[in-house]
Amino acid sequence: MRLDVISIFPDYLAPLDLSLIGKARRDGLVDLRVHDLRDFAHDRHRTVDDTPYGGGAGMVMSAQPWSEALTDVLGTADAPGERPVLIVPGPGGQPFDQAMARELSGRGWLAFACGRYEGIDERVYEWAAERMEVRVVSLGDYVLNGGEVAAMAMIEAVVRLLPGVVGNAESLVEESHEGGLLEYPLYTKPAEWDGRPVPEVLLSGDHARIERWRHQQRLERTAARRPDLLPRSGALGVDGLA
Ligand code: 6GU
Repeated sequence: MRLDVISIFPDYLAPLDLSLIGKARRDGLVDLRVHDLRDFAHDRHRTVDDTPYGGGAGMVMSAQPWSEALTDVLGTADAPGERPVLIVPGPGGQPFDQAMARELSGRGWLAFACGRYEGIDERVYEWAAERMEVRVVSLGDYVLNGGEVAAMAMIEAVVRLLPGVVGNAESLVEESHEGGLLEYPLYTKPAEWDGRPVPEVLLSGDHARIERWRHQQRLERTAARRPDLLPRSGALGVDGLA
């Protein structure tokens, strides 16, 4: 998978060299290229923003550096006519979720346009949409200072779904959100710690009973923390498995 990230803080993306994503890069599964938006500003101060028309607080990112940076990225397509999906992280976007991560993991090329300040000149979205698929995507209902941390979260969620990135494919199936329920609680040795025993069922060796207990725990945990997920999960209630 090819990934391009455009930002005025390219160093912010340095953690993508670490851990699972770093290994995927070294293994050649991911071709990640980070671009400095200021390389596409041409004045002495490498300015990428200006005051908003109509007034208001803060600054707006100018169209010109963005169109040049995106043109530069498009010019490095591996095959003629190939285009990335352009993801613009922002709190005003469509909510990111596991289904979107899975869909994006099937696309060969993603580009992330990380905005700062109040946002990017609206004409950049129009310009880009004439050249590639554009999606404004939000991590949730809160505000970050810029798109970089959000882009990293989305990249991690997408890349770990690529074949060969997560060693144990089974660990992708069981986890929270795949299947619409939160994960069950986990325990490891010792069997008693701080006076707290591991639930007896997990030591029983009765795999059918363990499966029922884990499913029950997933339902209870989802009802307590994320009741909004229950209708979609197909769960009928606490005895839905019976
Ligand atoms: Cl994707 N970007 C920014 N800047 N803020 C956010 C967000 C994204 N998701 C939630 N808040």
